[in-house]
Amino acid sequence: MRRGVLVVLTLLGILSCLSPAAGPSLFLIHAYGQDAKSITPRITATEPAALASGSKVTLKVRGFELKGATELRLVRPAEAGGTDSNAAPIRVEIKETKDAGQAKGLDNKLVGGTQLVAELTLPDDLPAGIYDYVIVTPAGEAKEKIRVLAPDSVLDEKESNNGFDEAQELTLGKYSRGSIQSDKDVDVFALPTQAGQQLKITLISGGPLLIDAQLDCYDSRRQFLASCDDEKSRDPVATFKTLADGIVYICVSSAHDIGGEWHSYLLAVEDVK
Ligand SMILES: [Ca+2]
Ligand SMILES: [Ca+2]
Repeated sequence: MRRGVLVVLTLLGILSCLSPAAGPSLFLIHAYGQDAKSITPRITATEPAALASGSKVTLKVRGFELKGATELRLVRPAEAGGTDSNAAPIRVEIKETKDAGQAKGLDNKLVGGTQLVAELTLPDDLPAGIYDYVIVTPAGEAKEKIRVLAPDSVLDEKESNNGFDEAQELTLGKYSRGSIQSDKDVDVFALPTQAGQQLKITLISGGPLLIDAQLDCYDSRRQFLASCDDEKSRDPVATFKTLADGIVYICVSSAHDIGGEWHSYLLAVEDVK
């Protein structure tokens, strides 16, 4: 009998934890967690997805609490003359900070509702690599990394490139910088290859929270070779071995057919054998 009461009381205890009364408090903890996160400046996407040295570029950055930002600093690494006072400066001018529009199909609470536009002048001698950058805002600093490429290693995507017949030529070891700028946009690249090459095709998006990119690869007969949606993150990596000489078509798209602002990417093709 006493054991039965104990069982009943235990069950009541479990049920009370699962009751609606417990629900709102759990929900509030979650909501406060989101709010606490959102007041810290944070970067969620850039356009373009990478920079090239020796050029003047307009960089758009999206994230949390970027409105009112006063400074963007791209940090020259020590091995790239970071401590050398004679090294050419990386000039940055913030042009605008404002509320960002609604991200397509996403909640701004997840991807940030602010943005900034800056103009960067990158010296010719700035070595390729992954650079840290800092955005200084009234609410604190936001830090992220961005890739800087040698100008001769990058090819900007050119529309229209939406099908095999309009594919844009890309060569091994080079990058293509582009964007899925509208819904259902597909960017097709034609890569000349030889039989037996071990290809690794990597897509690095400007903001994996905003674009869920997909890679699909076909041979010169337009037969399917490989595809990838997500790898370690939502950015895809496709690896496969070529069986014959000829063109490999690389198709970049959104896994959800959503394009627009903040859907920038950098595509890298390597022979990893
Ligand atoms: Ca495009
Ligand atoms: Ca296209």
